[in-house]
Amino acid sequence: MRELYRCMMKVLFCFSVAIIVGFASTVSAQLINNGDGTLTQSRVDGKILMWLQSGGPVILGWDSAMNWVSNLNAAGYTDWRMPTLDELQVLYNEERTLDNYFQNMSDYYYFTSTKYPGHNEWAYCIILAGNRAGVVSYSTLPDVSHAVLPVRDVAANQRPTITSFIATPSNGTAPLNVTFTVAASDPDGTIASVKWDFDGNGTVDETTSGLTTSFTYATSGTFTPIVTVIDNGGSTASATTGLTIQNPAQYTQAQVDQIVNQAVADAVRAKDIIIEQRDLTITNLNLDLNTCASQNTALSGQVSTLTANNTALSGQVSTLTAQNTALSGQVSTLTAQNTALSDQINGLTAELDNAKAKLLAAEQEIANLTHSLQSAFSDPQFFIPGSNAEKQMNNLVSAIVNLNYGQRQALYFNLGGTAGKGKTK
Ligand SMILES: [Ca+2]
Ligand SMILES: [Ca+2]
Repeated sequence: MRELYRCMMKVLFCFSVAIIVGFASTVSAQLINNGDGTLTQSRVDGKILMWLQSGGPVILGWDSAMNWVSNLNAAGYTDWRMPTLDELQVLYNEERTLDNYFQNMSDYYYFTSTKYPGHNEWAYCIILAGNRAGVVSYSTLPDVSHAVLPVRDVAANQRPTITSFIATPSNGTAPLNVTFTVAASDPDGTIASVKWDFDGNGTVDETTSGLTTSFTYATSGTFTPIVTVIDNGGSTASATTGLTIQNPAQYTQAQVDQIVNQAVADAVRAKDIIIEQRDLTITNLNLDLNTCASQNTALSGQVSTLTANNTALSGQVSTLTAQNTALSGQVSTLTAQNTALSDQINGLTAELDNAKAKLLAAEQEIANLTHSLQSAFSDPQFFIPGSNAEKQMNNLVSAIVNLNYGQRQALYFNLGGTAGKGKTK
């Protein structure tokens, strides 16, 4: 009964002091949902906080709450802590409808780590949701239990730095193409983009991802180009450089007249030279023409002579051709005659061979007959009567009689000459 009374008194005490605390901060903030259960709050005073989106599902006394949040391991972080009164007030004042960002919001008090000045046993607390949102109070410790909204500090994004910004060339005559190169780095990230204001009028003329670009200045003037590098956290750094562009060279009327007069004189001189060369060329060509004409005449005479010779030779050729034709006819005739005579020679040769064969046969027959006669006349009983032998003898005598003179002489000598033993009938 006594505890219940103490609690009721604490609640009434909170209500009683809520009116006199009110709102304290005008610092604006922006909440970004990181998609990993956390919310990042970038305050314009440079402070960056990360809130646990699920909030504090616990209702604890202040000491237990401080202990719980310091041991909390959530969303990959272990450096969670209890927020200060200022941090919860700024969060509520800027966003108001925290239910849109946090889950399971309690519509009662949330503890802060801020102690009431001069009273170490009192800690501030604030209502963040519901129709009493924004009410600030303080509670005695450690009796009262409230919700907790864990928070952690996030290191601020460090700005990039520029070490040089060079224009090459930095002066010249329009139109002038100038190459710009910036050397920049980011201590805790990368250079994401570069913005170039070539005429320095405050309007960005080009945005690149690289650290170099070029621009052509069409008109004269003195310029102060501005380069701005942006890191991956959105922080920027800028630098300027100087640039002087002159107009093209200007001439006085006297200088223009001098240039024009010189150009005309040069042109006239060039024309005279061309004419001289032309006349010289014509003279040389005329000389060449005369030489060619005389050579042509001489060659014409040679052509006439050769033509006459050719005509005469043509006549000779015609005559010789006719003679050749006639001789060809004679050759043909003689060839035919020669062929016929060859045939006759072949025929006569055959007849001669035949006659020689007959002569050989006759000589053989004479030899045989001679031998027979020699045998007959050498036999003492040569004469044998009888019809048949007589007939053979008669034939033999007849054959001998039919011999010519030479044959008979040969036979005679073969039979022994005038003293031969044989007898004739
Ligand atoms: Ca940075
Ligand atoms: Ca500009």
